[in-house]
Amino acid sequence: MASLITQYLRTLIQAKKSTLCVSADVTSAAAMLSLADTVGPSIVVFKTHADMHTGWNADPEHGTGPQLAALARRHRFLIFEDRKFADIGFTVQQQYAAGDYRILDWAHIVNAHVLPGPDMIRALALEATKWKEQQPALKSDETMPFATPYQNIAEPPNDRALLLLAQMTSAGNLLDASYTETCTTIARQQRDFVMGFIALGPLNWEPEDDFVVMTPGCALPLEESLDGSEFAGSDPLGQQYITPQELMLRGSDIIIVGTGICNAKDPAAKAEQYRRVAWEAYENRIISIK
Ligand code: UP6
Repeated sequence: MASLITQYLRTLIQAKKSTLCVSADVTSAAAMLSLADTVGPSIVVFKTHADMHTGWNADPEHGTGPQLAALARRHRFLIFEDRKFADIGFTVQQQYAAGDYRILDWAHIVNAHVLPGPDMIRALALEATKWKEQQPALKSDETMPFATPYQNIAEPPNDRALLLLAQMTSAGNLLDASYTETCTTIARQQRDFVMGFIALGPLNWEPEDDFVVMTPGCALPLEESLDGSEFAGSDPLGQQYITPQELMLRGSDIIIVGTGICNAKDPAAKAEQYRRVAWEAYENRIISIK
């Protein structure tokens, strides 16, 4: 049985006809929140790098995290903090739950490198379980300080999940085939918390596997760009890009787009373009499987 977060993600994908995750690679917390509000209608996941944003307000009730959580609820998307944990169990617990960011309070999804071994994942899972036990029942939308156009879609569940980095998009990365395979083995051991992978395509190799794959390094081909702002195939620092159509064809569940949307003249229009192009490719994939 897929985790609550995976089930909710699949509900969102169908309801919003979107397989798009926008990566908020912007420099301030204010710009990040504004982007979330702007692209909210087109996305199912919003990815952050909290430590990249200046002006992060650490207030646990009214700060940047709670404000983002309110936007996620209003627009119905999941928040993914791209923290890429990679340390001993005790340290990742503190990085996840404490400090100024208190990631666990507002991010439905986080990710980790498996280099430190499976106990690090167990440590994160323990922290998430502790958090869940402390959560009050979800308040209904009527009690929220905003109107949501998505009353017909259930509210995000009070749950948490982890993605493992099984493959990367940067040129020359060290995540080879045997590393990827080890990731899948470790993921199977902790299915209740590990929802899937950051990878270049599906890794559901065993019959009972039901992992989600999210793929970054995604950009539209130049001829489909509204404003001629992309696509170079790579960036000067080793990032490698694939088109949304190709990623959908390969079987990715979610495309992750940063620069392609953040740097666009009109991020809302650009996000909508990515959503539409990816959704058409997704529907074609589903039809061809049937
Ligand atoms: N990301 C990658 N490749 C990976 C893992 N993560 O690009 O293998 C993340 C980056 C960035 C986003 O940290 O936030 O996905 C991609 O942004 P881009 O669309 O601007 O390249």
